Amino acid sequence: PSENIIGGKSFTAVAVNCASKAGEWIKSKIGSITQLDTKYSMQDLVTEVDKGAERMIRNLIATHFPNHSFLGEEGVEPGPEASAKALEEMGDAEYLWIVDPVDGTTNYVHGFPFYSVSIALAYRGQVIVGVVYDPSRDELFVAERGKGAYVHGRKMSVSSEKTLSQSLIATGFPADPIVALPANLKNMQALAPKVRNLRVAGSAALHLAYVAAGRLSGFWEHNLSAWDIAAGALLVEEAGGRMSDMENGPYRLAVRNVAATNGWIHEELIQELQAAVNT
Ligand code: 2AM
Ligand code: CA
Ligand code: CA
Ligand code: CA
Repeated sequence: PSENIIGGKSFTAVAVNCASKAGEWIKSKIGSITQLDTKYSMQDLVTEVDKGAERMIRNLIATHFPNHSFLGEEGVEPGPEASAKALEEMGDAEYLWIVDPVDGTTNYVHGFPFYSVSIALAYRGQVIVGVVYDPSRDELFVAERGKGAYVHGRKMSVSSEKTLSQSLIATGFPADPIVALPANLKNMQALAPKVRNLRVAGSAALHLAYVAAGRLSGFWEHNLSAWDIAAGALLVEEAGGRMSDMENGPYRLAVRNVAATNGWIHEELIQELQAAVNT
């Protein structure tokens, strides 16, 4: 896997091709969505574009790598248990593609231009390629393990803030109203006065790409799934940043509560998140 190639076809080239093709199509459909359904809850949206984009990506990957496994948000039953179970069943596949066709569906549906296509390839549970594409700005974020992270060919580096007080940090409002939302509101209340400011823009994958690009100092969020995080996690790590769970344990595909930073502020962020949970 180190040469990132099978039979002459580069994994990264296929990931990039999928993300840009699907992204172009998604963007072309904005404003003409005909099916808006809810899945697990009233806030959990899906459109025919989410499903169509996932099918497009899945088919393209299958033509290049028919033996690889595929985990996509729209191919799994809704809800956190089903997504954890699907990952458990596939997590030790040799090659596993992990895809979120539209990350930020709520934004997409409302025409708020902050959504993305997220495509990761894991080899025996470790992400080796991560691609996040932002169709609204035509920004393509690409990382290969050990080879750095790039936005349209320009090398990315995380930001250099050394304290939370200098930091711009993003998070999300989790869709689960019983446990995750109240927990994160506590976190936000604790962090808001300690940071330069908070942002909640609505695409976890794109937030992670922005940490990699140095546009955000850090990001945390509760209750995510592998397809929200996997590609962005490699972007952050390859741009010199740090990934962990919210207890500062190592990042793995199964992590749902995630923290990503420029590295400098990691301990301070984790400490504040933990302190908020324990009050
Ligand atoms: P999505 O748009 O692919 O569903 C926003 O904070 C982040 O939370 C996005 O990455 C969004 O991904 C995700 N999200 C939205 N609804 C969700 C739900 N019901 N369960 C889990 N994650 C969700
Ligand atoms: Ca969704
Ligand atoms: Ca998502
Ligand atoms: Ca999605």
